[in-house]
Amino acid sequence: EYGIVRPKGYTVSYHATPEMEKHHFGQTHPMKPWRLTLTKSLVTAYGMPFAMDNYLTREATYEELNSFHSNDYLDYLITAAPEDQPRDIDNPDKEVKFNLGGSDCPLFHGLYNYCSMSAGSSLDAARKICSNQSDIAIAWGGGLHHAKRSEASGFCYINDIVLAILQLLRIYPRVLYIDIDVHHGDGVEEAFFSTDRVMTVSFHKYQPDQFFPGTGALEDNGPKNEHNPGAHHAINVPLNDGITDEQYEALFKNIIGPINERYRPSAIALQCGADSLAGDRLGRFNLRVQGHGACVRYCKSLGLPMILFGGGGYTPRNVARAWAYETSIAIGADTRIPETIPEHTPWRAHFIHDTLFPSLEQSMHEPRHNRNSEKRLREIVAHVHEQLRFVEH
Ligand code: V1S
Ligand code: CA
Ligand code: ZN
Repeated sequence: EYGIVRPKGYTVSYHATPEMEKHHFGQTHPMKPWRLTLTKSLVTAYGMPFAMDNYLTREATYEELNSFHSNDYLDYLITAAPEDQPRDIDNPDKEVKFNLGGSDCPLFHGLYNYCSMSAGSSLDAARKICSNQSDIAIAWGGGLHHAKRSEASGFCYINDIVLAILQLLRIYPRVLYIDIDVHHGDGVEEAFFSTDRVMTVSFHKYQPDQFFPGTGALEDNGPKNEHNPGAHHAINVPLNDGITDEQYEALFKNIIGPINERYRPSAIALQCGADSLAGDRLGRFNLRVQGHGACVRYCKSLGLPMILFGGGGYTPRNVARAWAYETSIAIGADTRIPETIPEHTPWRAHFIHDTLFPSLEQSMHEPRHNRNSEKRLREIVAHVHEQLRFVEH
């Protein structure tokens, strides 16, 4: 169907489980694990599973989660029940432990199972990359970049990305982490703050006190102490509302190209948060599916082993579009799949418009004003290039 065939001498693996998608954060919560079902339905309708190795994800073990997270935190996460939810009115004295149980990181039924499956998919992806059984491994259920060693944050409980990168570091000398979620990848940045074996690069909306999490200024480039090997190995690309495909793509290539040449990573971990798309419930950018996907295509063109993680994305129909399109880029079928969403796609009506590439007008009633000047974007690129002069090669 659609001439989708296995790429020759090239393996893409897809790591997922329908179990993960059954969990609910709560009625009003923006994070909808069901978006993974919608993504898989589109990937399948286009016939893409024929071109990949498809793995059913297992739960990560306690020991695996323990390679980054503390025992105290994991023990509480295992036992905390929805009844432990601190309630302001009923339970005024109840403390919020490890930032669990608030409105961002609620304690819901099956939470530990959800977390360990998300981490399991990212760990399986990393292991396929380490054993050379995959060239690109896809874990759309991962990408939960805000979780800290002993703290949940911003809908993230277990930092599957950190766990996966720790696996990659067993084999690969240097890992380049790239984060195109609209939010700052603070948890991953912090975890690898004092090593030069991981360089982290996050593109995000930056407006302290106005936009979560408020960190990731241009000048924050790792430890200020020059004797710390991690100095200059955190790159932040702070952006304003309304950035367009053209600007974002140029920025991405002008930043990732020189980083690749200077740092010479041996593997790439790419967080593909889809909340940077136009019309996202929480995001503020004007990216289209093509612009978001262009970042994945560019990373693929560098020819390094790569993991694609999910992340944010709060308008499920657009999340499914972006991740299905990016799956097609991974298998090299992006030029072959038709733009019209296949007739037999389950939940086809959810997509509202039948195209894989909605226009800005189809994504948003009123396209967002672009507050990114060319001058500011040039300054950002210049600052990053300046940082790279301090990176040894
Ligand atoms: N922006 C935003 C936002 N919206 C919510 C929210 C809304 C309704 C709910 F029922 C529950 C939560 N929380 C936030 C942000 C967290 C964003 C996390 C993004 C995660 C990711 O995409 O990067 C990766 C998966 N939280 C806040 O802004 C914090 C508050 C400061 C304000 C909102 N209230 C609900 C909590 C405290
Ligand atoms: Ca980001
Ligand atoms: Zn996000």
